[in-house]
Parts: sequence; C-alpha cells; structure tokens
Amino acid sequence: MPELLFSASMMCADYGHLEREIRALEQAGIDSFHIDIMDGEFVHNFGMGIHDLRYIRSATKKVIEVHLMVRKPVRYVEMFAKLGADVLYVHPESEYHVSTTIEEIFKCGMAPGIVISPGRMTSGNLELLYVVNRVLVMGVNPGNAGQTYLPFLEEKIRNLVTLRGKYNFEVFWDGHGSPENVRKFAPLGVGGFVLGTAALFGKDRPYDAILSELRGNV
Ligand code: S6P
Ligand code: MG
Repeated sequence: MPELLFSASMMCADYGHLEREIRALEQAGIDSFHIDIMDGEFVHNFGMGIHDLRYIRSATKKVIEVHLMVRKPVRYVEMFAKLGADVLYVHPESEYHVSTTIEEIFKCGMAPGIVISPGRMTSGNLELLYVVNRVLVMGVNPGNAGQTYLPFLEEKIRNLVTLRGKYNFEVFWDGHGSPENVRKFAPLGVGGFVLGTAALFGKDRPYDAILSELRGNV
C-alpha cells in the first residue's frame, strides 16, 4: 500500500500561534495544508479567508489544497492561483458547468479535485473522473469541523475505489478523519485524510506522535 497522505485542516489550528502550528506540523511530517473557504451561502458558515491563505502560503513550501465551499467558484479560480494554491477542490453542485471550472483550474496551473458531499451520488459525476485525479469524499456534511461521521458512506467508498482503474484518480477523505476511520478506510483504498479535531488538533499530544501512530496503525 502506498504511503498515506495527511493534510492538516487549518481552520482547526490555533490561530494565536499559527507560525508555531505550521512548524510543528511540518516537523511532524504533515504532507499538505488544507484550507476551507466558505461563503455563508453554499454552506451556512464562514470559513477561512484569503488573508489566512496568504499567510500560510508565505510560511510553508508544502502543498496547499484549498477546499472551496462557495457558490459559482469559477469566479475565484484565478485569484486562488495567484494566492499560491496548488490544489483547488470544488463541489460539482456549486456550479452550473463545473467542467468549465475544472478546465480553468488546469489553465491556471493548479491541480483540480472534486468533492462529493454525503448526500450526493458519485454516479452523477462519472464523466468528471476522466479529467480530475483527486476525489475528496466528505465524511460529514460540509460547513463545520468537529461533526460526527455519517456511517452510511462506506458503500460509497467501496464503489468509488473500484472505478480507480478505469478513470485513474485517487480517493481522499475529509470530515471526522478519526484514527478509527483511517484504520478502516485506508485499507479499502482511501489514499489520504484531512485531519481536524477528530485526530490531530486540540489533543494535547505532539503532532509527530499522532501522525506516526496514524501511519503505523494501518
Ligand atoms: C468541513 C471541512 C473540513 C473540516 C475538517 C475537520 O466543512 O471541509 O475540512 O474542517 O475535516 O475535521 P474534523 O475532524 O474536526 O471533522
Ligand atoms: Mg475541507
């Protein structure tokens, strides 16, 4: 099994010590930083802002993935490219013509990914799998950290991983990426997890201990 990839959900980080958080996560071997952007419309919450992204970009050379929970994200693709995002995730249902958005993401030099919300079916997005290499499956409804995992998603994951050979993409997981879910879903073929409060932040344990345990436990 290839090495699992772990991304830190930065909306869960300690904003009073952001620099220290980034250094500690890097030293612990985090693979990327996950930035949740919400517009208060597509989801009923406001997430991180472009100033947060700008600062985190200036503080790390690691991969930055931006998860857009906004309506009509095509309007912002160029802006996020200029801000230094490496990966741009969009929800297909946030756009009338999401394939145009994906094309725009490629044009701007970023890697596109699609996000499948719990209530959405993968079958409605099969054609997009020809063009994206990343599918982020949400284990919770989009909008908040610290939610409980929705247990009906296992079948979706099992079905999705069987399509990887045909379409060539990786499956990642976002939302309640707990140690239990890492242990359960990594062997099924999930290649990486976004880590928030369920496994990484607010645990009073060093990040390196947490990450090596997560890698070792699978
Ligand atoms: C949710 C967001 C996620 C969460 C993260 C939180 O809308 O897209 O990225 O911030 O998954 O993790 P946890 O472990 O607190 O659910
Ligand atoms: Mg997210």
